[in-house]
Amino acid sequence: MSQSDDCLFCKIIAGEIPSTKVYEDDTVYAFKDIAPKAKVHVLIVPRKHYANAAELAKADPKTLAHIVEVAQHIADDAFHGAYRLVFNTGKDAGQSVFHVHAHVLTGQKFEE
Ligand code: DGP
Repeated sequence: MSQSDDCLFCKIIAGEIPSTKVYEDDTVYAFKDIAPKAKVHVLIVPRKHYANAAELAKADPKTLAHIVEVAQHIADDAFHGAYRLVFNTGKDAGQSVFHVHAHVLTGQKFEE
C-alpha cells in the first residue's frame, strides 16, 4: 500500500500536515517528534504505508535497513553516533500511529 487516507504520517509525508523535516529521500522521510522524549527525537518513516516494523521487514527489508542507516547519520550529526532506535509495535507496546516509524533518540547521554 503506498498511502492510507486516514493515516496521520501519510498526511505528513504528503505535506498535508506540517512537520519539521530533518531528512528525506526517495524512500524515507524524517521529522521531529511533536512530543520529544530526548534532546533530539526524530521519527523516520518509509514513504510507503506499512503498519509496523514486522510488515516492513517482510515486504521491504532494504528500506528497514535504510532506516537504520539514516538513524546513524542523524546521530552522527547530533551526538557522535550514539542513539537509541525504538519501534513501538502494537497498541500495548505504546504504538499510537499505525504507520511504521523509528524513534531516533539522541543528542544526550542515556543511563543504561
Ligand atoms: P508511537 O507512540 O510509537 O506510535 O509514536 C508516535 C509518535 O508520533 C509520538 O511520539 C508522537 C508523534 N506524533 C503524533 N502526532 C504527531 C504530529 O502531528 N506531528 C509530529 N511531528 N509528531 C507526532
